[in-house]
Amino acid sequence: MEEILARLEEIEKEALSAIEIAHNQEALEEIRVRYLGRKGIVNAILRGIKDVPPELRPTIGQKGNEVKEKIQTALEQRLKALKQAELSTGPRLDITLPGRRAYFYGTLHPITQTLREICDIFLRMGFEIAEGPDVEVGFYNFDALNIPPHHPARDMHDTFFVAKEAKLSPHFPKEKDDILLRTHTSSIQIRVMKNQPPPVRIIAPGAVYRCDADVSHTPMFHQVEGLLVDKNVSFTHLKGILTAFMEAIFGEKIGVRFRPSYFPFTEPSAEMDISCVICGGKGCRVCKGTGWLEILGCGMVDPAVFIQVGYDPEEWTGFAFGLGVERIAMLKYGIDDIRLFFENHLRFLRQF
Ligand code: 2NM
Repeated sequence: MEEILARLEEIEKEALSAIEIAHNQEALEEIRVRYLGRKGIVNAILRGIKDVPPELRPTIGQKGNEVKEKIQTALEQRLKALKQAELSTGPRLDITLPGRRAYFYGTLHPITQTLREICDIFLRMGFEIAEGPDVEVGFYNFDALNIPPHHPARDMHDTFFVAKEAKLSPHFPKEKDDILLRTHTSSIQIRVMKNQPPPVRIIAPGAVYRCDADVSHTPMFHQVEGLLVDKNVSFTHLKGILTAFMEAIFGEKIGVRFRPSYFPFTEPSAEMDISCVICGGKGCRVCKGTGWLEILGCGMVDPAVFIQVGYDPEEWTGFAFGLGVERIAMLKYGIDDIRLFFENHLRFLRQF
C-alpha cells in the first residue's frame, strides 16, 4: 500500500510540473488525457487497489481523489492564465504602419460655397450684406415692390401662404395682410430702404420659396439680390458692376449681353445673358443652340418703389438685380438637375 501512495504522490508532482510549463491549450488537454483520462496514469495506479487488503482500500481511494482534484485544479488555473495572457498581448498592433485616411470629414455644401463666392465678389466691390426674415408680410414681398394685388405671381401656385388676411400689430404698414414665405429677397431691400436713408449699397442673400418643382425648380432655392441707390446712378453703372461680377465668377473670357425685359419693380428692366459655359457660344443642348444662357434679371429701380419706401425719386436713382444661386452653381459645375443639390447623396457632395 505504501508503494501505491508513494507512486500517486510522484505522479502528482510530475503532472503539476508538466502543467506549469505547458504553453497552450492543446498541451494542457494532452496532459489532462494522459493523467486524468479514463485510461490515464492515475486510474492505472488505482487499479492496483485490488491487491490491497479491503480495509486499506479507502485510504488509497481518498489519496487518488485528492491527486485527481489537485491536477484538475492546476489544469484549470493554468488554462485561465493562458487565456489572460492571450488577451493582454492580443492581436499584434504594428504602430509603424501608415494610418488609414479618414474621408468622412465634412465640407461646405456646394450651394453654400457658391453663395459665399458670390457674396465675396460683391463685398470686394463695396456692397454690404443685409438680411431679413424668411416669413414675410405681403406688403414687403409684393405691394412695396409695385406688384399689384391680382398679379399672377401672388397666385396660390407660386406663393406659399402662412396666413391670409392676418390681423397684424400697428407696426406694420397694413393692419390686415397676408403672411407668407418670401418669394424673393427683394423684401429685405424694401426693409433696408424703409429703415435707412440713401445712399444704399447692399446685397441680400438668402433662401426663397415658390410652389414649383421640376429639373430646374425646387420649392426652396437661394437668391442674391443687389441694390445700389445714390445720386446720378445710371444703367451704365449696372452694366459695369454685373459684367465685372460675371468675369469674376466665370472667368475673364466670359461674354455678356443685356436684353430688354419687364419687372414691376424696375424700369427699364433687362435680362442678362452669358456666353454658354458648356459650348463656349457655338450652340449646344444646354443653351438650346443659341450660344447664350439667361443668368439674371436687373433694371433701374422704379420710382413707384422709391415712393413706397419714402425716397425722393427726383433726387435718387438706383439699380437692382436678382440672381439664382443654384442656377450659377449648375452652370459652374455642369450639373443638369437642380434636385441633386437637395438629395444630399454623399457620392454627389464629395465631388465639391
Ligand atoms: C430682380 C430683377 C430686377 C430687385 C428690385 C429690388 C428693389 F427692392 F430694389 F426694388 N430688389 N430686387 C430686382 C430687380 C430683382 O430679380 C430677378
